[in-house]
Amino acid sequence: SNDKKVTVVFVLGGPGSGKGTQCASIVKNFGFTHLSAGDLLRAEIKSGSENGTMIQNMIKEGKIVPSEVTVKLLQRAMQESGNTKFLIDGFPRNEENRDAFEKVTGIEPEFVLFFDCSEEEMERRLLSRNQVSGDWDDDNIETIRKRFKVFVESSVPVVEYYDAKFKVRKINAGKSIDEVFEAVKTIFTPAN
Ligand code: UP5
Ligand code: MG
Repeated sequence: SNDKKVTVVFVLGGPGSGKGTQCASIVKNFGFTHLSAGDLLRAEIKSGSENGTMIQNMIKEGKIVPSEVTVKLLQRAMQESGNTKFLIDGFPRNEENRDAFEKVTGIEPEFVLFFDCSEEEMERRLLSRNQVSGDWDDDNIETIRKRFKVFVESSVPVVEYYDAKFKVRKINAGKSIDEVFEAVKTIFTPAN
């Protein structure tokens, strides 16, 4: 049935701010299902879907894939999970994403976890991941710069939209992984 209460937390922050890393720890400690929009899109490319080439080109350019594609993938993953608590990581990335998700699912996020990190630090992290993993073909300096630009122009306005509704929980993400998680924990641990 559709009457189960669904809890969604949007996890936002620039490329390399640590969204995926922190979501993995939140899952272990707080019973959420982690859905990375970027990971779902990369899986869609690998599956050989008819949208694969379009998605691959957009990721290479750091551009935002049309909402209808991403929202459909998120909805399907939510249904297949069997859970009611979701961390939606790296989405919504622009106003169109936000509007489409709200209209299609009827879901408003509980809050928005926002990882605030300097571009210098994010760039360092992405370039060092580039040395160790072949999985991300967008971790080269040209694409990284494009991703930063799209983040500032399109994604920061989404954070501001939710900030005006007092829904943003901002974390200083420039510290060590453990220090960042200490701050994250206080947000997910209910005060009594
Ligand atoms: N690391 C993490 N935390 C650290 C810390 N505190 N100190 C030191 N190092 C730290 O971390 C990145 C790297 O930094 C890792 O090596 C990690 O060990 C280290 P990670 O946790 O992966 O950061 P994250 O914020 O998740 O970075 P990610 O690369 O995922 O950022 P993006 O938001 O750019 O990537 P995403 O996968 O979300 O999107 C990729 C592309 O898909 C987008 O550019 C876009 O083209 C497309 N997309 C859409 O079109 N629509 C969507 O809805 C989503 C994506
Ligand atoms: Mg990620």
